[in-house]
Amino acid sequence: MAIKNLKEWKVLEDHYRKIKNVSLRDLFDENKNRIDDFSIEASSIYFDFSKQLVTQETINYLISLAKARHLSEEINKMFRGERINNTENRPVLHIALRNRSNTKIMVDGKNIMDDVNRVIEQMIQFSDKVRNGSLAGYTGKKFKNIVNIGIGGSDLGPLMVAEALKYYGRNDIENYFVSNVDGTHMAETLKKINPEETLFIIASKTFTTEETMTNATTARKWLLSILRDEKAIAKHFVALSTNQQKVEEFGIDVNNMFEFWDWVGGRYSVTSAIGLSVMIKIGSENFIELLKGFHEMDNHFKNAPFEKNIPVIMGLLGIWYNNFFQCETHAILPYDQYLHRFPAYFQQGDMESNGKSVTRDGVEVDYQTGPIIWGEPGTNGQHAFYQLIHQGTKLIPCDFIGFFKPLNNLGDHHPKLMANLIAQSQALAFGKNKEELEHEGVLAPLIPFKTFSGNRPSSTIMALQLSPRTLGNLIAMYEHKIFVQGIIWDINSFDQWGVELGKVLAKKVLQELKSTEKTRLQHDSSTNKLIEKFRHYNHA
Ligand code: G6Q
Repeated sequence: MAIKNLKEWKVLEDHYRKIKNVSLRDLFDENKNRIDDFSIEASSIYFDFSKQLVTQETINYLISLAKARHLSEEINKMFRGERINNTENRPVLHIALRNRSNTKIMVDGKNIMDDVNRVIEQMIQFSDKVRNGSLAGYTGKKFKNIVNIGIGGSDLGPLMVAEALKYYGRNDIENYFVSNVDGTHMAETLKKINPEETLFIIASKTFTTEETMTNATTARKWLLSILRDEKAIAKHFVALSTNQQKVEEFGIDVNNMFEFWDWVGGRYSVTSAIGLSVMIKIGSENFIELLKGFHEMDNHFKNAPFEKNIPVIMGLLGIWYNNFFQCETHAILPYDQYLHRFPAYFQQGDMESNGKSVTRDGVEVDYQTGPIIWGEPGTNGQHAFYQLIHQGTKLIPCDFIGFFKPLNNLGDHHPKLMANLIAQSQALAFGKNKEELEHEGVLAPLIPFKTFSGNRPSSTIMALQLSPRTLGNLIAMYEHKIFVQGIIWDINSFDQWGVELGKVLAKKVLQELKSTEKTRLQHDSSTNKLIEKFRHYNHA
């Protein structure tokens, strides 16, 4: 049934009208135990959603909506390996990549855990050898530089995790990530590295992505121009892909290929072979800990009742703001420098998954779907864009993410960092009113400017300390939040036709940019002029 015709939806619409002006001050005053009623602990995560604009009724109504959308059944379908990615006719099984319980998961009559375990073992063997130096470059030198060449899902995941877990990595191994087809990205990377000590990891599910193939070809030419022997390629290049034929065509030995499968979506692939660069940096034991962290959260998502299920509650809160308060965006604000790419990672994870406007049956939706995701680490963001979150005209739900204990215990840096996190969520929720300002002695003309409305919602997501396991918990938590929302909106969160479009669009224009023949251009006048100007400056 269309979502807006569901009685559970209408109940929420009525409820919204009644409580849209609710005050968080009142909610906290009325219920002294609010924090106990609106917080969940699971795995290593403490999830405080007491500062959200919700009552117990709101949560109950949202859960009824989830039930009306058969969320439990849909979760089970994913875990069972049903082909829930209907437009590509594929199962969605990133959960299998970290299924440390090793329970059977059958696809087409085959237990895919055999393949998963085989590739993890291959990765462990390989990364151990790189780390202990028994696998070295063409001239016998140890690998110091691990350059991952990929883009989108084949870049953002390993990049984010390598940054997040740098503390656990070896200092004599440096990760580099080259993604942009802008030659600057490759050129600036090559300036820093010695080819004899460099391992290139070509990460591409399809092995046809133009940016990645262009960067890989440039890297190969560069290496050959210095080492001057084709045999060096086999020593310095490995591939992470589902496409054996294309890997061979590129000239990489299949023994140097780490496989994954079409049931792993790019943006959900960091726990597949796509994580190889991370494993080399942090070691296989830490990588397995990361997988365990994912698996713990997968189990929590699958088994916990909705009212105690963190990804379910996160997803439903997002529906509440997106579809009832009509919020357009959602900010992810990690108070941890190691997590500086976490918002960017879930910008892709969420926006590519839920940036859809037709249902799974292809009918155009008449409601809002995926939010705009954005964010930067605190406290830096406080000195930049928080002004708008505090006093702007837009309502922006925020996630504050932090850790009780630091990894780098320098003086009083950590209490200062955490004091800011806690104070920000407090200020957003409770604001500052006229009476308080008067009491502080603020002069009357300044009172409108110094007033903070409050009632600006946030969740606070805390763990003891950033570790491979807590990171796994955190990533899986957001992945499943995205799943929940996709089910409520009845959209396919696992295809990406918009990305495919980008992959073909530029092809025709590229031919025209390169062409030295003065053929008549057939586009609109703006496009024609841009192409002509490019030709003028480049083919003069
Ligand atoms: C992710 C998307 C997209 C993809 C890249 C790279 O879910 O599909 O970001 O990961 O376009 O694709 P390849 O891995 O095939 O090069």
